[in-house]
Amino acid sequence: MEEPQAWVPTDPRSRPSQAQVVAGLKGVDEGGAELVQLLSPEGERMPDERFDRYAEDVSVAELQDLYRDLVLVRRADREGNALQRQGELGIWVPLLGQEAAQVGSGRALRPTDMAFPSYREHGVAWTRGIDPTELLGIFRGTDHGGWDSSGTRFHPYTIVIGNQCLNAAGYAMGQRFESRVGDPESGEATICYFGDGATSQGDVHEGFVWAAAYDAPLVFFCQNNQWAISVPLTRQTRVPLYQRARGYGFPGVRVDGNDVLACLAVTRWALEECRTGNGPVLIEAFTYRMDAHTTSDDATRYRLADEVELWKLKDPIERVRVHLARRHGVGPEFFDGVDAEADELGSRIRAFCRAMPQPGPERIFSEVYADDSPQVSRQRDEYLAYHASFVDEGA
Ligand SMILES: Cc1ncc(C[n+]2csc(CCOP(=O)(O)OP(=O)(O)O)c2C)c(N)n1
Ligand SMILES: [Mg+2]
Repeated sequence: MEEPQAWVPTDPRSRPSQAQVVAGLKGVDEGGAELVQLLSPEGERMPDERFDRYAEDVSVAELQDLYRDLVLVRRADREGNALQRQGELGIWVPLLGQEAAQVGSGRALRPTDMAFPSYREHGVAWTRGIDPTELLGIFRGTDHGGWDSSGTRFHPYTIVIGNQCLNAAGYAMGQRFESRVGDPESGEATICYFGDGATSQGDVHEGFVWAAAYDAPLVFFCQNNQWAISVPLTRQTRVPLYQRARGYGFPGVRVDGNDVLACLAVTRWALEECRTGNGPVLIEAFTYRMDAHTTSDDATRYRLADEVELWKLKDPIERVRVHLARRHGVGPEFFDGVDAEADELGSRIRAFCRAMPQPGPERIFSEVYADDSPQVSRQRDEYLAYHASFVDEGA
């Protein structure tokens, strides 16, 4: 049987069939003319006329650093998942499979840039210098955040889908109004992370409109991991997501989200565009969520194991390992060293998590506002009195 072809909207009254939608979205699965890739799944360096110059200066040592980032971020993620299974965390949001998209884009940022994550960006947090233990409080239910978001320039996690695109648009507009844009050296930019499902939210549309209307220095970084919980990409869009940018009047690029070098290069380019006043830019990182949506989800109920197996062959870590070993002769002592470091990180995360103190009942009211608020203080006092009204049987 002939493969269905992607839909080309020549006649304004034409409608794509479901098969054509699937062909259009998945046709790039094996690369596709528009997919930017610098490291193939087999670890080969792929030339790219447009983006090579943004990766040329990456030395072997820096590539090793990226490999280390990927391995440590994956280990931290697996520990988070295991700690939830052991009852130490209420929930965990796994990033498995998305390490390259997060590390590559995160490492393209400068300390002065601002990042707005959703809830899965533990790998970006790592690149902002946030220790994985600082992420645990939200998932253990002992904190609302846990890191210094202005010092690290990494905003608190946003659970409301797409909402951070509005926050980020506003922030980037501020950078523009305060003339912190224009110079490639001192210019600032903002990056905003969201998922494929989020692109169906009004907030993302509004973020696109405002950022475009005000030439905001904002990189919209969409991790298309093919699923929004149980909803597949085909239910979100008829066209590849990066093409949506055109309708808003800014460029969109689709990058192999499992290729850390390509993600680094494309995000460097996008940030440079923004810094020099040519923002916003949309990046679609074409990747895959290898685990369930969260630890509360069972992905085997809605997707086939075949699909997951296919994506295992495109693993973001393995291709860097093969490339370092085959092309640059990096030996096993390096890889063993990184594994040992990952083991250390894992046990540090576990020990930290188990020793986390239980917050007092007043904690939920603190830091709601910078200054004291009479309403919040009243609610706190009422709650503390209510709490104190319980008789402690053990006393
Ligand atoms: C406004 C809003 N609607 C619904 C939800 C419930 N919800 C949580 S995650 C999610 C799917 C998001 O999918 P996607 O944007 O692809 O991001 P991913 O989780 O795949 O990274 C939904 C619908 C929510 N958190 N916020
Ligand atoms: Mg998704």
